[in-house]
Amino acid sequence: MDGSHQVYLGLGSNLGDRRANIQKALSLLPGAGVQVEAVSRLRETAPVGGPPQGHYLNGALRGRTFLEPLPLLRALKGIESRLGRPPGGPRWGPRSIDLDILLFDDLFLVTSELVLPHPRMGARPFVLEPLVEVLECRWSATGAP
Ligand code: PH2
Ligand code: MG
Ligand code: MG
Repeated sequence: MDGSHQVYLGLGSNLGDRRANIQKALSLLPGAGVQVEAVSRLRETAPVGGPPQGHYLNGALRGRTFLEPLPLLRALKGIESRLGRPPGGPRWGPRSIDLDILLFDDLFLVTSELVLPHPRMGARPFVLEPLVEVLECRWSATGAP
C-alpha cells in the first residue's frame, strides 16, 4: 500500500438546506486531505436523542487519506465550522453539518478527543444503513482469492 488510510465517515444535517450542506462538505473534503471513493444515498431520519429538533438527512462515505486520526478530526471540524456550525452547541442538538469518523483502517483508539470505531455507531441505524452501502469487503466466504 501507499501509506494512505481507509476511512468511513458519517454525514448528517438537520438545519438549513440539508442536501446542499452535505454536498458542500463533500466538495471541501479533497482540499482537506480526504479523497472520496464512494458516497451512500442520503436518507431522511428521525432525530435520535438531544432536544426536540427537525429530521436529519444522513449518509456515509468511504474515503482515503494520508492524515492521521487527530489531524483528520481537526480537518473535519474545520469543514464543519466553514459550513456555519458553531463550536460547542448542545449535545446531540441540531446542526447544519456533522462529519463523524466511523472507522479508520482497523484501528481501535481511545483518546479524550476521539474514540474509534465511533462508539455509538453499532446502535444507530441512521449510521449503519448508509455505511453498508459503501463498505468495501475484503473477505470471501469461500476463502477463494
Ligand atoms: N446525530 C446526532 C444526534 N441524533 N439523529 C439522527 N437521526 N441523525 C443524526 O445524524 C444524529 C441524530 C448527534 O451527532
Ligand atoms: Mg454525529
Ligand atoms: Mg460529530
